[in-house]
Amino acid sequence: MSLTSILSAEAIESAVKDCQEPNSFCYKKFFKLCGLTSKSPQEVKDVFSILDEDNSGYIEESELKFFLQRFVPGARTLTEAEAKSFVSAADDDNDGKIGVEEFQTMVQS
Ligand SMILES: [Ca+2]
Ligand SMILES: [Ca+2]
Repeated sequence: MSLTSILSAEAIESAVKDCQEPNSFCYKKFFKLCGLTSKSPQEVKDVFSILDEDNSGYIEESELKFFLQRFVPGARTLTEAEAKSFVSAADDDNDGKIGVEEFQTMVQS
């Protein structure tokens, strides 16, 4: 399974392009631009599994650093501040990482 089997390549490209500048990443805008907000819960779950590269069941801050590169290989890494605020935006149970339910809530609310 790859991200482009769920999201359109054009949508992914415009989402990544929109946050090319360091510290311009906004997860809400990104999820909307890449089309994820209008996907089914199962598709959002599939995207979560792709982003959870080590299959730990969570997206950790270390994985979020490479979040954009999972969409476009040549994209920049997220800055530490961006990765941190990304995690804390989703992290309802404060364990420092994003679980699948937290991810779904984040994307679809
Ligand atoms: Ca993980
Ligand atoms: Ca959490």
